[in-house]
Amino acid sequence: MPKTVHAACSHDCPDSCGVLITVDELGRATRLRGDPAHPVTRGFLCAKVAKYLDRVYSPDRVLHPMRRVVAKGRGVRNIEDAAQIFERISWDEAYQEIARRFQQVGDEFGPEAILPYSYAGTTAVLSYASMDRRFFHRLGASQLDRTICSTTGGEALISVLGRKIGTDTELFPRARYIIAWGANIHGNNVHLWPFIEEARRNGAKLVVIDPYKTRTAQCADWYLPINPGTDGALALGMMHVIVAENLYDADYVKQHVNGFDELVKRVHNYPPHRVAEWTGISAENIVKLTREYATTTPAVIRVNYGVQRCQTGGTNIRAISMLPCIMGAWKHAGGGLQLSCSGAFKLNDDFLERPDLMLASPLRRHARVVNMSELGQALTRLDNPQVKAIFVYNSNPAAIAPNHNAVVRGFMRPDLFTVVHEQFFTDTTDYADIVLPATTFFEQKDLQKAYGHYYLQMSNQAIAPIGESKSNVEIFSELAQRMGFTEPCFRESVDEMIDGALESANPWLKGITREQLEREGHVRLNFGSEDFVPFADGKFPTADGKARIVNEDLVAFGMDAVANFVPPVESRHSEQAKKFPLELLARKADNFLNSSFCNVSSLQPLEPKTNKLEMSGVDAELRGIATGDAVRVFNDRGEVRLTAMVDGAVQPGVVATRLIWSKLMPDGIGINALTSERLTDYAGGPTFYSCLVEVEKAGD
Ligand SMILES: Nc1nc2c(c(=O)[nH]1)N[C@H]1C(S)=C(S)[C@@H](COP(=O)(O)OP(=O)(O)OC[C@H]3O[C@@H](n4cnc5c(=O)[nH]c(N)nc54)[C@H](O)[C@@H]3O)O[C@H]1N2
Ligand SMILES: Nc1nc2c(c(=O)[nH]1)N[C@H]1C(S)=C(S)[C@@H](COP(=O)(O)OP(=O)(O)OC[C@H]3O[C@@H](n4cnc5c(=O)[nH]c(N)nc54)[C@H](O)[C@@H]3O)O[C@H]1N2
Ligand code: SF4
Ligand SMILES: [Mo]
Repeated sequence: MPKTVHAACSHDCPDSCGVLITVDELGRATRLRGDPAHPVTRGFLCAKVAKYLDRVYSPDRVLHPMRRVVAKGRGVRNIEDAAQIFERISWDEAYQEIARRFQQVGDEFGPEAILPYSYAGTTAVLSYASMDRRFFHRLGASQLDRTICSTTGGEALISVLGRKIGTDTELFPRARYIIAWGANIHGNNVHLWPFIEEARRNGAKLVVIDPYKTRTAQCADWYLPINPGTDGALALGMMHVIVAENLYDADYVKQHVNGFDELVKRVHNYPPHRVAEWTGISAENIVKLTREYATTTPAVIRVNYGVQRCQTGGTNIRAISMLPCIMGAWKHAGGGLQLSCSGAFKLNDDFLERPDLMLASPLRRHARVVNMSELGQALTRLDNPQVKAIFVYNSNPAAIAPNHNAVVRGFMRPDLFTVVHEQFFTDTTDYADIVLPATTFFEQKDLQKAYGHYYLQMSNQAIAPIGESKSNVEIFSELAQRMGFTEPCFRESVDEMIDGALESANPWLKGITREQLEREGHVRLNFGSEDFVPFADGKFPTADGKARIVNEDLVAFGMDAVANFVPPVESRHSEQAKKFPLELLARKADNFLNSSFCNVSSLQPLEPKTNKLEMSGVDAELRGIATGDAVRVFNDRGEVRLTAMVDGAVQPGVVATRLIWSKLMPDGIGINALTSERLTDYAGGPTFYSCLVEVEKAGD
């Protein structure tokens, strides 16, 4: 008899869908669908995961450990190439070689010369951060600051609210004014859409603020294109109007907000006409938007990480998250703001990751920290010690890291020992000395949190691992034993780790057990009331229980204690725009996930804008470019070749393209060849969306 297994999609997506997988008598997955019982999944999956069988059973999967036999950099274009570039080895040989090389590097240069590099190939709890962290802590390897996605926005949100939580997705139907602010809901967060549609049926208005006319923008009641990186100015301008017209909730502010008087002084400098110059949104529209937002209840802002992927990212999220605080929008079920829900899931991370093991390493102290958004520098310039070995898993840095050309120069170093644990032959495996095969979420058991809803899930193993692939937990457990680490934590089973993770002081996890999750699939966090309206009565998880508009702690990081808008170094308002006048958005694709999925042939037809450069008619004409022309897009860091497309998606001054594997680009050079390693104003994030370029018609 076929059986149905409950799993949870582990891709880096706010929706964390419940997935039902049908498995036949032979143990083969034959079908998958969204769990109809999951209140947010509601029985449907996005286009990419709906075709997941094509990915799991792809003939292009890495099936066994392999060792490089030719020079680095020669790419695997199709699976037949792999056999020319790598030789098959056993797991035994692979572990032996890795253990030997790590030992050597550690002895000669110190263990900090070893760098783990991982992000969110899987966001499942154990696979994202558990045995791997224990292993690298015990080794004394450099620590990785995982900033590539959300740290800037997350920390900025925490600086105001105290915690990374927000409006419950399930309460969106009660909202009457919804701002999707840098939030590509159709593309990146599609399970929020039915809740928004329900709200609209009940009379809600949907406004989209985005420099790119997304599908969500096309469906909106009002679309406001904004100049990239200027959202902080817009939020300060809105607060100017709110203060000037006395629209704020004086009572809520008095009881639950710190620093309102300083804010009043600050927003004085942000009159709509001045904000209009920065943002490209007219003064009339700024006033109209503000009045509508401030006089409609409940009003909710769905802000996503797009607004913090620029140099002003910290300021942007800080300023935006002040809006619901001064409006008292938090009082209403369906009002407030959602950036991320992840802060509600605080598990026992010390147990999972064991940072104390660093003290048992040869270092006997906490290891140095390397910012993952500066990988190019880390591999080409970092000293004391130089990085001599890198272990990449859950990530494809040769596609997704900024300043791609520097990253590639680093990976090409003959003295760098590179291990990559992967499902596919990605851009990064093209530089690997050793490639190890990784399982997908079908092939392992894990716990799944979410950053777009409040359900914890059990993801059960549906099928046996494909080929000789192993999970992240397995490989780091086995490698630890090869390295002679005797701590019992390296031998823990998946179930023991899940049990330990759930043993947390977090009251919202109280009573939730592995057995319950196994039985029910998904379990709502234990909020103790039907509606979760986190700051209805203030009670912000800050030192004094109030939202922090003024935060003096930030000054030490070079930030303004309130929020002050300074245009990015790479923007139309900067000096550099004279040389490179166009602001590039190297965006994600709606039907791929970062660089994942772009190699799945059944999905490729859904993304006809791959390898295209979207331009405004004005900018194209100025350069004698028409749709279909080959163009060269360049700045001081690099150049890529794309095909021009004038389609109305961007305003003059902005151009846009999609992130995919570098080797699927015309010259094999990824779009991140153009982006910089400059960091955001706060918490060391990358600035993918603060990127100036020039475009010209390409010769032959
Ligand atoms: N289909 C699909 N889903 C995904 C992903 C994917 O690659 N594809 N990626 C996943 C990941 S890693 C993440 S972090 C999440 C969340 O990812 P998001 O942060 O939501 O993703 P982005 O597409 O980078 O940005 C969202 C929107 O912000 C816009 N934007 C860019 N710059 C600015 C700006 O300065 N101001 C404003 N207002 N808007 C701006 C972009 O044009 C985009 O439409 O989505 C996840 N879901
Ligand atoms: N230009 C530009 N660059 C960007 C962005 C952008 O919008 N524009 N977005 C940025 C953002 S928000 C993010 S989050 C990063 C994402 O960066 P990454 O997290 O590196 O994302 P992916 O490109 O999806 O690569 C993840 C890889 O992990 C592998 N993988 C999946 N599951 C497992 C597993 O269980 N074990 C192992 N070992 N491997 C696994 C997948 O096959 C895939 O190749 O990219 C950033 N880079
Ligand atoms: S990628 Fe997102 S929307 Fe698609 S199935 Fe996974 S969690 Fe759901
Ligand atoms: Mo991300």
